[in-house]
Amino acid sequence: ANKREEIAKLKTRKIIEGFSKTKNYNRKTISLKQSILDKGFGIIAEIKRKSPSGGNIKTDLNVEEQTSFYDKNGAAGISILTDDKYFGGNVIDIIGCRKATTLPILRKEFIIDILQLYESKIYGADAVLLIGAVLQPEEANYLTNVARNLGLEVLYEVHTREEVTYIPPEVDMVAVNNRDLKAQHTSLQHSFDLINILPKDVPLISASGIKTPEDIAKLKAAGYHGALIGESILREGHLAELTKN
Ligand code: IGP
Repeated sequence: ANKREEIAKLKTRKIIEGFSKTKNYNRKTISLKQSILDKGFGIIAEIKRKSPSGGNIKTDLNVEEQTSFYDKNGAAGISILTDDKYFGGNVIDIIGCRKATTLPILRKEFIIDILQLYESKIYGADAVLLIGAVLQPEEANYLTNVARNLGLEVLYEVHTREEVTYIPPEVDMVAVNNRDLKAQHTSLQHSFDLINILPKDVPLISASGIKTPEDIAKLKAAGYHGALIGESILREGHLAELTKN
């Protein structure tokens, strides 16, 4: 290895050593998987200020207030988008979220490096999203293993049939993203089309574009165990209507 690679390896190890001395590093994970199963059908309620498809959604939101609202209205877990550029989030938001709830917290981020996994853990997250569309199969496997060794659960997101074939065997939950990443429009039909080829031994979550109790009923009937919902509940505040029964 050349000098630069050698330094990079050493410094990464040092950063991790530092991370491992912080308080949350040994915090016991709250299982998102279990919380979803306990609810029968669980809703992961998302916090984001804006999005590429939705524009400005709630730019002035208060993370702690939004978290408490979701907690009181029956969410199984909270998804917090920490990406700044597209979603207006920040890793610090996890701290506010953690203060306001004992529900499991999913960190939503474009994760491509193990340092982001350590970071997720020490800021107080319980689970991370890994996105099939942005990872090579070997990367996805590696990141899944590192996350699980840190005690973080992995929610693995797929959009295409090809991505389904590369789902790492160790993931805790699988999500189908209903949003066409290029066209940016959403269709629940996407969840119905993929259900038969998804793994049978993990909770299955439908994500994006979910709005009504009828949507939830259809997803439940199709075999989903939960839904990930952001924009509609941020705008309408009707989470309680979606979590009852
Ligand atoms: C939430 P919606 O349409 O309810 O706001 O969607 C969630 O599914 C969406 O934010 C999402 C996402 C992602 C964001 C799904 N996969 C990957 C960023 C990266």
